[in-house]
Amino acid sequence: MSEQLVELDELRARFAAQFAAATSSSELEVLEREALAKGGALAAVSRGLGALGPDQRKEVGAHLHEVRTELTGMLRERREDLLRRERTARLEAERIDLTEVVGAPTVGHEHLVTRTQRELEDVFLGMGFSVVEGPEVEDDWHNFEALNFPPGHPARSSWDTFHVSLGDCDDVLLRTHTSPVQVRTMESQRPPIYVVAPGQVYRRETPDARHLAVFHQIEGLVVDRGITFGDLAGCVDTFTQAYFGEGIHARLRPGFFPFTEPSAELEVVCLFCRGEGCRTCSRTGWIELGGCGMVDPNVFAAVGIDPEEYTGFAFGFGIERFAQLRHDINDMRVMLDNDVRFLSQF
Ligand code: FA5
Repeated sequence: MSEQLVELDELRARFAAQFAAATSSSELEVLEREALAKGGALAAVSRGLGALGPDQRKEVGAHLHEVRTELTGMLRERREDLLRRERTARLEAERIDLTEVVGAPTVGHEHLVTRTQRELEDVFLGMGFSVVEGPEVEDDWHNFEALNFPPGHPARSSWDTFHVSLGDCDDVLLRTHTSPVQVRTMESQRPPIYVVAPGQVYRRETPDARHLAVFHQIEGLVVDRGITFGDLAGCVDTFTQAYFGEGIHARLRPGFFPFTEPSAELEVVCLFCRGEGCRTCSRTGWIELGGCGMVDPNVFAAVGIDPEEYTGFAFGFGIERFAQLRHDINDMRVMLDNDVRFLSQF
């Protein structure tokens, strides 16, 4: 067999194997150029035909035609196959599943505690109070000393809190109540004062059904000429009726706070048993919402207000307690669990 026939068989075998091994249509295009194009391997054999004798030229020419036809057919089949695979892969990648049901995006809303705070603010705004705010990181003077808790006062021990490494560590703390806003308000404005101050407070507390270590209070402060305990009682009564609705009964039970004298605890008739006595109210028929009292003259002295000219009352209520009572929530800790099944009910 002539040298050219052997070469053609080798070319056929090599390109057949390379066409079959190509993994993309663009790879196949390069192989097509190498095998069948003008400058390709078969064209080179064709160019050599002129140097052969007539018989041999005829024989090699016929074989060249056969090999070209064969390779062209293989190439076409392989190209169709690869293009089909590439189209399928592209369609798969770009597929949009029209049968997939995508739910509408859920829209959140205010947390129950925030909503309760706004509702309480609204009631007081309706009674002529303004809303003020104070810092959550406080100093000892505003949180304790100006409120008549001198250093070492035994009442400080029931208001343990978190101290902050800022300046003198003993002096900077997370406020234990909203009462320091009373002091800040009286330091910055003269009577008459009618304000409420809602906000977050902190205590070293083990959480239970009625207590959290981080919770909210709403403070109230009224300072004017001729304010009496009767005004405090009337204000608290009007407020509880407005928030809980008529038929709710509130009472003031004697209590103690260093910054009010006399002091009282505001209690409402247990909403779960209407005063009959149940487990929620420890069978007393009453539930404590906050403390209150007439502003102690020592507090007025600390902020430079003359107690002979002015008198006033203050109160501090727990916002989570209001929400708990109003919405029948037997364990306050669920308010911090972030469980949407609970949160979405309000
Ligand atoms: C005070 O914090 C006083 N500053 C209230 C006050 C203000 C008295 C003005 C007089 C004049 P007390 O520690 O009792 O008081 O807290 C007031 C209310 O906050 C409680 O009645 C309760 O409703 C709520 N509270 C207290 N501790 C917690 C707690 N750990 N978790 C949730 N709520 C609480």
